[in-house]
Amino acid sequence: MIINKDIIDQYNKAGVENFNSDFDFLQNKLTRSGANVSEIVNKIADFQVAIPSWALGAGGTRFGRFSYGGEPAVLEQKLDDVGLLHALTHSAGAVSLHIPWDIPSDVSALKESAKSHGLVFDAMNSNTFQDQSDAKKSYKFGSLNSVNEDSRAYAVEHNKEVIRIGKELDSKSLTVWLADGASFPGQLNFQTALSNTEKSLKEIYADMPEDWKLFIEYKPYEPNFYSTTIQDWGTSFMLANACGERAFTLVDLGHHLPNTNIEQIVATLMYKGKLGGFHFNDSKYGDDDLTVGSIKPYALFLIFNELVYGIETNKNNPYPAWMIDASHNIKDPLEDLLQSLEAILIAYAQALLVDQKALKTAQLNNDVVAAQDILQNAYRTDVRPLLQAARLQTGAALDPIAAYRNLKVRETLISERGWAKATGL
Ligand code: PSV
Ligand code: MN
Repeated sequence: MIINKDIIDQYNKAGVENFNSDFDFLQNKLTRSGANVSEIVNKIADFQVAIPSWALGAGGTRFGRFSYGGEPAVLEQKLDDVGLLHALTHSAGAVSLHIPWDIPSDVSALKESAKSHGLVFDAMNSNTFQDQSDAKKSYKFGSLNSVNEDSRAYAVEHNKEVIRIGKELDSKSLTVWLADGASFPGQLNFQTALSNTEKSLKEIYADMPEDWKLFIEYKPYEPNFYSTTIQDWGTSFMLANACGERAFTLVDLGHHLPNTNIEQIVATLMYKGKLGGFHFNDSKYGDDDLTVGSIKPYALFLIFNELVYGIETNKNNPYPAWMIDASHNIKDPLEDLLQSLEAILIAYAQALLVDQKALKTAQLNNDVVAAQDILQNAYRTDVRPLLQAARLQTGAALDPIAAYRNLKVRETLISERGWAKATGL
């Protein structure tokens, strides 16, 4: 199924009148308070989030998985699905591949297809957390950290293979997430595990082309439940520093212990120019991979407030790579991704509304009440007309989920593909 601009323009006609009055009201209000509305709308229109190739089918838990009709069975169909999301929103202009779940069989055809959908290939993701059916070495007791030299070399080689595939696709970065750790005290020597990981990462880093970046993800626990070798941002930061200036920390929102102040981690990393990438999702308890903004929207706003401040202030920090890393157990995966995109852009737009000058003054005066009010004024603004203005500007749907339902996208995918099972999580 292809959604072209004419279909969207036609669909938008019915909503333009309401949009105009909502937008005028908000524009007047914001202009009165000194905001540059057209600049904000342009920033929202430019914001692009990568969709991972594994998020287009239904996810699952260790207790099972409920398939969804019309799921993409092969990589080409996954790209088509990202193309649909991008056509509806114009904010999902990139795809992030997981190897070996999604090894392209025909690179030039895949590149052609990406181009036709207006997509680029963002960070490549390696996978040394599972043994594949043809695996020559096992990762059961670790990969880059392994005490077994053969497993380590095998994992390094896999990452080099991912870089090779990524080069063909014009990707410019590699994300490494390791499940490596221990489930029981005494199982491994922490220092040896760390030193093996550092050595392995340095080898991978040395293999990257000069214009590539390495993103090192961290996570406190799961699948190992006693210790994880790269457990927190500090360990990732230390390893990134050891690798070199093109290695960075990647923050995944679900990879923190409850109540961690993630916005402060963002600020600290940006201050040091080391925040490379971001995985969006939401959680109540652990790495729940829920729809972005579904549980803690205010925390998401506070994180975006630091991101916006850091992008403006820390010119030593590269522009971060954004990706949604969520899993959809019961919702239509595409609708879930549309909800996540909406939540990300809402938080971004709200953060753009923060009066940074007034906030600075409040901070200098230790005016705690004013500081809180400034943040919450921005957070409590219904910014959705700004998102709609950006969408009208780029040719996207005024209301992507309503358009998705109205155009019967899922029904069409089911009739085209049936009940095929997607690969991935
Ligand atoms: C691990 O929990 C993670 O967040 C990493 O980014 C993986 O690559 C992804 O999920 C999919 O397993
Ligand atoms: Mn992640």
